[in-house]
Amino acid sequence: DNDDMTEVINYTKSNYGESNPEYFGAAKEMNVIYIHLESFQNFLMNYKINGEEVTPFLNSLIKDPNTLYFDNFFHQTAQGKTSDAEFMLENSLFGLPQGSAFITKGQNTYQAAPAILKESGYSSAVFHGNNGTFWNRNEIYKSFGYDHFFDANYYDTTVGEDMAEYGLLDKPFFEQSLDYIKALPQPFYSKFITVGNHYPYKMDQNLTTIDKANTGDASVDDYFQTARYADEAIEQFIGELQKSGLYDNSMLVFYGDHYGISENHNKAMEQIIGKEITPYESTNLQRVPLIIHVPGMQGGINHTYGGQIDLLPTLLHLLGIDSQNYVHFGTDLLSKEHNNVVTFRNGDYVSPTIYSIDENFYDATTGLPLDDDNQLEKAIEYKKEVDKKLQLSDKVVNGDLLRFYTPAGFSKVNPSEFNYNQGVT
Ligand code: GP9
Ligand code: MN
Repeated sequence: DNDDMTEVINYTKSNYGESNPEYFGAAKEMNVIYIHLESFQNFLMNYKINGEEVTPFLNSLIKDPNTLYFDNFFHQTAQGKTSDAEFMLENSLFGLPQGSAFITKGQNTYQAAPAILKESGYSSAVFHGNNGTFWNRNEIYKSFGYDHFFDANYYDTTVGEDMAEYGLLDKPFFEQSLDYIKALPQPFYSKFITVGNHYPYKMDQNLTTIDKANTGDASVDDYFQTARYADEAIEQFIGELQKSGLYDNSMLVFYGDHYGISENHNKAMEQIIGKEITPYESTNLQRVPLIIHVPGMQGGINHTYGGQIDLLPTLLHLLGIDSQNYVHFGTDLLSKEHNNVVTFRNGDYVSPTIYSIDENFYDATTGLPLDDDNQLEKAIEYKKEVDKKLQLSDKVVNGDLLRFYTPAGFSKVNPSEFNYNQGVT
């Protein structure tokens, strides 16, 4: 009820991280192009198979002077997988401990990115070569205020060799998306959800351009081929954005949604990373890339600890939009006040100094159990903070609490206004 909402607002206000003047507005009035890197773990970056880079394009992109690359960025998803990642980046709310909020909470009131940006004159669209009903996207996107959803209906899915298990392969997907993105009113907020690099990573060998790994575990070995394919598809797409001129006035954000290789494959993964996979190393493997390219922005490798919950405030501040009045559980990664304790959905956390895994505390740099009393005290304090955050976020989502609070300057979303079957109008 309303009291719960007051508690939540008090919390999110105290959790707010003020924007960093060096970055605030760096992407002002630019288009936003999110590229969802399916099942893409950070260890793929700069990894080589038989001397060859797996992701040469992304590796070169992170060296671009206008690119920020976050190398301590973690996924925070649970059973909702892709949908959890999307839920966090659109709302800065956590997914639910069980199931998928996309499916069970599709009718809630949200103050999601497309609706926030609409106030600044942005149109919005999602591109995805799978059926719109998957993860209940065609419903919840309306509650988020998305103007357009280009699902499988908008793509030619009749060519067998173009298809992956969860929809159109990334190369034809990006190619066929071009006319749609060019037709969007600018500035726009958009998201491209790829599917080629999805478990079990089987791919027509005629389409592959790099060797498999040779651990003997098929899904681990094939993962590098589908990741390479995604890298090539993105390179082609970026080339087209450059040709069209969109590249010069767009902010690009690439993020991995969740792990691709589960703990069931630890034996093979030990060969890949050359280390024993302890709970500590398994946690390290939950890093996913976050790459932000903004024309004219000061780039570099940023070691800040953060996760998907932090994307929305980071994005809004880069666009020069104040986020203080919104109910966000993350903080701007570029803020001097950024909260660098990264909350996992199961109550575990990582931070630059301490990891908490299954109620055990570890030194973040050595991976050894924590024994120093001061550090242990801090570890317990962090743990309380993490539990509190999850509990309050769950209150918002389970109680549909945003219906009791409309931030100043925000117009409530009316989901029935949207119809995703009529193309670009
Ligand atoms: C399906 C795709 C995959 O449309 O987004 O979702 P996942 O299985 O990764 O949650
Ligand atoms: Mn996924």
